[in-house]
Amino acid sequence: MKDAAPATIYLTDYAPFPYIVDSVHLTFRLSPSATRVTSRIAFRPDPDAPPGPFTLDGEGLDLVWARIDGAPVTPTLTDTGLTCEVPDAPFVWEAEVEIDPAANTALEGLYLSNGMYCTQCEAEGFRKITYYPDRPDVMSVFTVRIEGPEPVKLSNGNPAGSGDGWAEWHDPWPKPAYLFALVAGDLVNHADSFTTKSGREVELNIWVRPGDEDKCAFGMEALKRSMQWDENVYGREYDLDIFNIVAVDDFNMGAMENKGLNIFNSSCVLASPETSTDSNFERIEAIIAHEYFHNWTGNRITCRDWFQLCLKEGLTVFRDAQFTADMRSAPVKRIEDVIALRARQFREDNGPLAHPVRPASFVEINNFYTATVYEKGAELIGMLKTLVGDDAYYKALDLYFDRHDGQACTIEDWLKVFEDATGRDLSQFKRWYTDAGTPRLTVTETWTPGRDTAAPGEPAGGTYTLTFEQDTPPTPGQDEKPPRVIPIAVGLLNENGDEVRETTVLEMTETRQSFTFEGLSSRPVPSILRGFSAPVILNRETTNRERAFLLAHDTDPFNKWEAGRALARDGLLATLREGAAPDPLYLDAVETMARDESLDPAFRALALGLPSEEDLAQALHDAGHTPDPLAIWQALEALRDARASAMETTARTLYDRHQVTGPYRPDAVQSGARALTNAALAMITRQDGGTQAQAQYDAADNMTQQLAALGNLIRAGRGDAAVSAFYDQWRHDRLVLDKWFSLQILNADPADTPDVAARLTDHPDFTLKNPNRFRSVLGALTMSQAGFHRADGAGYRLLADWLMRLDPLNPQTTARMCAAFETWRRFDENRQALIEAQLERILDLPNLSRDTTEMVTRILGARA
Ligand code: B3K
Ligand code: ZN
Repeated sequence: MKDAAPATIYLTDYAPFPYIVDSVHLTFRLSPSATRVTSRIAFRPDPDAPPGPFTLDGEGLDLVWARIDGAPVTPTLTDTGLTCEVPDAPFVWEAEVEIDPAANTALEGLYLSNGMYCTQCEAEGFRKITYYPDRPDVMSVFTVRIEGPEPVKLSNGNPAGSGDGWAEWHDPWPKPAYLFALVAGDLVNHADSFTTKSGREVELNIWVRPGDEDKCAFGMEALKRSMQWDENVYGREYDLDIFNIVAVDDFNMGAMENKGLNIFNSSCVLASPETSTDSNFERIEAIIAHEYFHNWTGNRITCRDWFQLCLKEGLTVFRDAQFTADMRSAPVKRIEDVIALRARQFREDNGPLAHPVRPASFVEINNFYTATVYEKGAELIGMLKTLVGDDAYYKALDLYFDRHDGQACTIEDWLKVFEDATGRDLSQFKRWYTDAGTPRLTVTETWTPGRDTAAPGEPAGGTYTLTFEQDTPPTPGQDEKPPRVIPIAVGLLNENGDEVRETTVLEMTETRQSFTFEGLSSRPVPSILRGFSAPVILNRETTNRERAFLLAHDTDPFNKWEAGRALARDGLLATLREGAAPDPLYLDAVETMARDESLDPAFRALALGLPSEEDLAQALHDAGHTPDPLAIWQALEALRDARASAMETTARTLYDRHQVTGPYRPDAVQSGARALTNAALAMITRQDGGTQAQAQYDAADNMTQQLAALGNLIRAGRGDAAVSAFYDQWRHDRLVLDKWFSLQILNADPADTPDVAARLTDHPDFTLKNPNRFRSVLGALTMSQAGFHRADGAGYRLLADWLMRLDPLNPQTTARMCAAFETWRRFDENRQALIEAQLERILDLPNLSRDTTEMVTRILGARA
């Protein structure tokens, strides 16, 4: 173990910073290994805060000099910053530090990516640039001067002058340091403009490395659509003269919403039909929107402290999901989001890393940029909107923007806005923010038929009662889970499939609660949790016939999809528990659905998807069984084979009928058609051994078709030629090469997965230094459940080996990837022991980062 356990920070310890920062002036003299940063910061004691010492955060800085009001001072330097005696009156702090961007492999603070300077400051990276109160509740106006030979020099806000070897920027909007950004290098721009609703013209740029100019057009269109949408739907207008996006190859996450200067992982902004898939296009559009929407939800209104992260992230994810739903298909977006929520957030919420949407403590905040904070955080906004209704939701949002613009806020502020706007008491709803864990919602029903002739005053028709019970299992540090308010959207169908009760939202507030529907002429079929109205696990005893009926008739697209998914899942679980053969009822029902030309092809493609290996492992574990990853994979394979043979003709028909002709467009219609034909291709390949896939590969003129064909060829065991042709074609394109690495691992036979991944780590194009490339191999390994969990532990060993190499260079990415081990307690004793040994090995690494130490310790916390 480590010498000293890293300190835990608690929400309850929050104290305001004792000083106000009136202005910040920064000058950067850029040099790869010796950049000088001078700061001039105007402080004054905060009359509303308890007085306290003057401490500034700083990490890895060489202090050259410091002055207060022009007089040299010698501050006391600590491991985490400095303290200094200061006057009890306004004063100006000045300092110069030297930093080494070229040596910065952690990609936090100021670093170099392919010779280009760039920054990442959220959450606590600004302290690696200069001494500063690096906390989100300290907001100030920044002026930045950049000196250096680089042709392009960018920072936040508006341009404030430039000349030979220098450029200045001024950001008039007070912001916390985590939104600071600087970029400098040899960049080219794709330019455009947008006129806001009040008539202001905004210059827009996407900055890229020379050679990537042809991959900016889609991102630019997405940006303009986002700006327009936020004006139309939330009334939010952009507030600077310029909005810059920069694409960077070496980046720890997707993108960053720095004020007026968004920095993107190049994989999340560069797009072209030849190099990007339909899903890449959809994701790029969503991330551009997300970062842009942060301008109001995150930047103008920010977080008081990092415990409030969901205040900006949950809301902004919710907003970007609304945007995608409006731009594309709302049902398809909802289904995709729920698939991802269950795969990532339910997994997290039911294991050792479970934490509340608003955590109460952390060691390293970077470890809390999680599916729970983001995706469950967004679900909470969705539930609030369902509970209060659309009009009240937008009224509350208007109040939020009016009341809190320019402030650093809390979840309490957010809920108070809704209480004030609607008169509702949201104290029970708040439990969703403070209590971790996924509620289980069990439902039973009773039916009392009506009498033929009802006496006056007596209800005619029958009575149908739904009784719900909620229960949330304990999570680390939280044993008791009082009931939460759960909005349950329910509709009722009769035996002909007609809707006899439209969707109503039942508000469950107790542990056990019944809801009655009267005046029904026959026993209805319920459609429960429509639209996935709450992030819960719904348990309901029902028949396969009823599931097939709902797949055919439910008018709620989400529940229609859910019925098919549950039907497939129940059959797979029966195979796993009892060795049952694939269920003919499922095969018939799914074929009928697939042939229904009144249904959106994108929806049909999703409904042809099977539950993931992770879904099945969760379901087995929840029911008290030990999941066997290989058996799960085999059950899925058996069902895929059975379906391919049962649907042979249908697969051909769908493949031929929905082929897209004409020029490629990444829109919902074309991408839906390609998703359906590629779902059909997967079935065809099981029948023809890859002949059709080879033909598609040879004819493909876009990445969606090429990659789908290649995956099928690898799976069919005849991918070798195409794999090497693909490499020769795309070796110059780093983003496509990432796909080439991943695809070979994701489509390998699980018996070979760790070996394929190990072989690829020896490839000359593999590198530890680029997070995208690292994830394309080691991340893909962890995504292939049966392969990663191979019984001999080779997958675990390989991952641990590489995480231990990465940790000294890039703790943030290492720590995140440790989550692959979070499910270890689900498995058999042999696998548990193998994983535990690897976790111990990681923990024994000398100088293991605080990030990784926290993650591994939390995961091991689940030891029996
Ligand atoms: N706010 C950033 C994430 C920063 C992650 C820091 N470890 C991207 C986003 O959510 O928009
Ligand atoms: Zn965000």
